[in-house]
Amino acid sequence: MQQIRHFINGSYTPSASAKTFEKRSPLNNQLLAQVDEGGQAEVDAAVAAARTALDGDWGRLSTEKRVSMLHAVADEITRRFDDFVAAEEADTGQPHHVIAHAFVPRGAANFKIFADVVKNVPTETFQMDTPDGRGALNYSVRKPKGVIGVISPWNAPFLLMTWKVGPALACGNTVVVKPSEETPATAALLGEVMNAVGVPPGVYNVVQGFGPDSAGEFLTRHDGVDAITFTGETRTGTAIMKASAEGIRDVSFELGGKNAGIVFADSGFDEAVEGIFRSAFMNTGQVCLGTERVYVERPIFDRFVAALKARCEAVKYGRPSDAGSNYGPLISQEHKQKVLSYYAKAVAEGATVVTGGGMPKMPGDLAEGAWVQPTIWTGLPETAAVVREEIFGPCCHIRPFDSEEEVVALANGNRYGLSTTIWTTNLGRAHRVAASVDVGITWVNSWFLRDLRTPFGGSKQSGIGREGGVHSLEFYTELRNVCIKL
Ligand code: NAD
Ligand code: 6OD
Repeated sequence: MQQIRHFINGSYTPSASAKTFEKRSPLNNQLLAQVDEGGQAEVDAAVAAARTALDGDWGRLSTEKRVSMLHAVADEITRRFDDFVAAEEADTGQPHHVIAHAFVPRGAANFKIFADVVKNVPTETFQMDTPDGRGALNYSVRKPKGVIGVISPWNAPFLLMTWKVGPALACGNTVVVKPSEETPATAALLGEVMNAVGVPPGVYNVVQGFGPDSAGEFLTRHDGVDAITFTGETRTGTAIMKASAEGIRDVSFELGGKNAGIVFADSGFDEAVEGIFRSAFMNTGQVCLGTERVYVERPIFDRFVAALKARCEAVKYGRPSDAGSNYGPLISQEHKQKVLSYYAKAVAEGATVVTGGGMPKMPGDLAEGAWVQPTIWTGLPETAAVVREEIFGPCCHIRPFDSEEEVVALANGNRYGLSTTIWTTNLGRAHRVAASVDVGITWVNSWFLRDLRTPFGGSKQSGIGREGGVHSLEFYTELRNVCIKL
């Protein structure tokens, strides 16, 4: 039985309380690991180690040395690629191609990109006149913000955790990570990488545990933490914002979404079907950028619904290691119950179930796993719960529309504003609609195509702030101005 410990001050450590919790496989509900459950004592120890490293070896390192160390971290992740893939597959049960081609490579990329950004970022200078004619020169210096609390979710655990740790460390901060209780493995494994390449103890710390009244909340309330970066549900963001208000600590939030996919009749039909299929069902629909509301222009509506239904009915359920499997389980039994409750709610609200709506029949031990069918509904008003609320499962509602104005209003009629995917071959329309939707990220004729230099984040209740490229520096550093009288 695997035991997953905290990683504090460069060492794997158990909880002082000796409390542990179980991590079970989403595939078949079998016990995978016992995980140490962190409390106040572990958060205190991790924050103290992070502060000592900040004021010591790490804080004294030149930018050049820090940057080259983060490149070494990326290279070591690549060298240990199979270990990270295996750990992430075990925790999430997702198909091998998703983990190995989309999610784990981003772990290495997240360290490289921000190391390069920090190395190349220019500083701002302003010359000014003074009454005595001598003049003055202003320049700004960027300082690390300090000890950063990183709280991350379970849906793409390694990608999302390193998306925060990479820029935080590149900017010279130290971190205390609280990974999701559902996916403790890759955050723990990253500790081995840090030690292997000589990152000083205390720079990267992990405390395992839960959110409310546990390690997560203790971290957000800790007065030794200077800023908190969080990815997760909007409701959790509210709790964290309240906790961080105590010390006037800065927050960066990447929160929930109820994203619209907009398909015009002039789109490349097959490409649009495939794009919407990926955006709604990749990772079993557990992607914040996923499409749970699809709007299709009326002339192609029936054909589109039929094609997406066929695509859903062709998915191959299976373990990550099964040849050809391309569809995995949900993360947990609890999440399965939540998604199934929305499936029941859709029917109660009068939906036409085009496909799915329940659990598949799985063979052998897989019958105990968190499997649900990919599901499509039509016929609901925008006020229906499954059209308004984030479900975070493999499902979407499809509705016809008749004009550009109508579809923009429909897309914007939601409290979230994370992303949109638009499918059209009309360039003018693509630009018009992209400029009119209230979201942080719009893809045209694509989805989840990521250039890590671009600003990433949500509008409305989907987040606060932007990360990515130089935008991450706004959160992970503090700008200080120096004015020199000449
Ligand atoms: P969650 O909010 O339940 O949990 C996320 C993390 O917060 C976990 O580590 C959890 O233990 C911790 N946590 C929970 N309550 C806490 C509290 N009171 N104080 C401190 N920490 C607490 O989210 P989840 O279920 O793990 O992830 C799914 C959600 O994340 C979805 O809403 C999804 O849209 C969102 N998400 C957003 C983005 C984005 O970039 N906008 C990316 C991925 C996921
Ligand atoms: O690509 C990223 O940087 C990112 N944060 C993706 C988020 C995916 C949400 O599930």
